Amino acid sequence: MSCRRSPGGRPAARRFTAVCLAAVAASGIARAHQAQPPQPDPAREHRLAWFRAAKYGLFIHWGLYAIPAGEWHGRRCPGLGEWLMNRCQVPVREYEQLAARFNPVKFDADAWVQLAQDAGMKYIVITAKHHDGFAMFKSNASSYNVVDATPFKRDVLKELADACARRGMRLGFYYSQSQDWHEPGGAGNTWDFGPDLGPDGRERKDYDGYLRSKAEPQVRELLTRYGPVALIWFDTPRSMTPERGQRFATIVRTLQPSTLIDGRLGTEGDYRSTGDNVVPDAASGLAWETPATINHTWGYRTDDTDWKAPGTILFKLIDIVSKGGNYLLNVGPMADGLIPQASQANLRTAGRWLRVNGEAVYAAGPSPFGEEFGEYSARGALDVRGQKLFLPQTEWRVTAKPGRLYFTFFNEPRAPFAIPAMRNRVTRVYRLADGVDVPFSAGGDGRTTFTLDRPMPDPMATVVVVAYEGSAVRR
Ligand code: H79
Repeated sequence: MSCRRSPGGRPAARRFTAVCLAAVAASGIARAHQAQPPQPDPAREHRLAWFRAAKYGLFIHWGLYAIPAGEWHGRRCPGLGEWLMNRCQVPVREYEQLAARFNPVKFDADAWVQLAQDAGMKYIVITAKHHDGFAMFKSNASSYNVVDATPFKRDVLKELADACARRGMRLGFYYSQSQDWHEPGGAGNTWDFGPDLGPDGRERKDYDGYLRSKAEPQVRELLTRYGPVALIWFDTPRSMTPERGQRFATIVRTLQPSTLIDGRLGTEGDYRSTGDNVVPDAASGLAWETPATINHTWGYRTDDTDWKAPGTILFKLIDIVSKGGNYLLNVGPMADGLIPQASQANLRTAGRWLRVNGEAVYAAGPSPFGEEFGEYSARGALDVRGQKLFLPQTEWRVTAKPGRLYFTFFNEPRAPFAIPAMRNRVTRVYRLADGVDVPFSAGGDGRTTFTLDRPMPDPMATVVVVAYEGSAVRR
């Protein structure tokens, strides 16, 4: 059974959860963390090893849209910054003139990689080409690229790839394979080139011509000119038939067999991608990733300064890790090449916490419990999409390694705090940050309790390690 998602918004993500849970249930495995993909693929699992351990990556959305930054001719273009061309229906001939103004003299690839490292992130994914069709790398397939079409003339991806190689950071490329608003054959530009599909539902653009002349050659360039590519992050697979998707998969597998394919190619990738900013309600043993914004846009907008606080970032990261996933958190650099200072500061604050408490995150597996995630409304209430309403709990999360459970508290736990019932004997309880023992006692009902000092040592998030006999929790 497959458990693929559809790209984009929340309804798809909810299906992802439901379908994945159905897959887990159908295979007779009650706890998602024990689940294996129905068709175990050793080559895929081998490719995925670093990804499963990494847990936390930096997404970077950077392109021509950083110049208008949400405004076109003095008019606000609501929505996502990188969608400006579409939302304001900017003709290709006008939009492409932004290239002549792209000169980010403060761009410093090493500083970006340093930010990711300070933040505790283990991989970077940058937009090589977004839906607007502009390539942030030197391309022979299209002169609409950062080297040939701008006064800047520097290959942004090359500089970033070199900085990543110097600093031991994995680098992947976002590539919009289907939408390309610059090309008559690409999907999505209805204002210059008319609808993608006719009234009969049939394609009315030379989509395969676009794929073969631009998208496929550019993906080949990405895989041959920038050293090892950690992953290719495809997106919004409109009109991406299995056959067309397979052409991209073959290019990736042939040129770099270790490169991961995300969950939005249109054919099966190496891991599942949730909807944008969507965190599933339950754990899964299948590799997955939530792409997320640090404010509300991916590409820079001057009017969006609603940055997620460090504590919020940490909750989301640990929530995701406790469900078996990865957190790919985005920043949107400005037109001058700098990443907004406030977003950097919040990432670094979370990163300082991770330097102390990273053992609970990196290479950690999901919760063996699940009760802590919350529960469906017992009154049968429905959410805005008409699905059963899930009422999340956010008090604590647990991540796991063999013989160890990491309880991360985001609020003061009750004293004593009762560990969910498990058969294994608890041997030691201690605070991760300073190793200080936490008194505990075994209850008669199989529930061990411990008492954490008040106020808890780190009000943002305090980790308590529970060491137990055996390597896996038995319930
Ligand atoms: O790259 C980021 C987004 O630009 C991209 N995926 C993430 C990682 C993405 N492409 N499509 N979508 C997300 C779904 C887009 C939905 C919307 Fe819209 C864009 C809502 C508002 C603007 C489509 C166009 C629906 C209304 C206008």
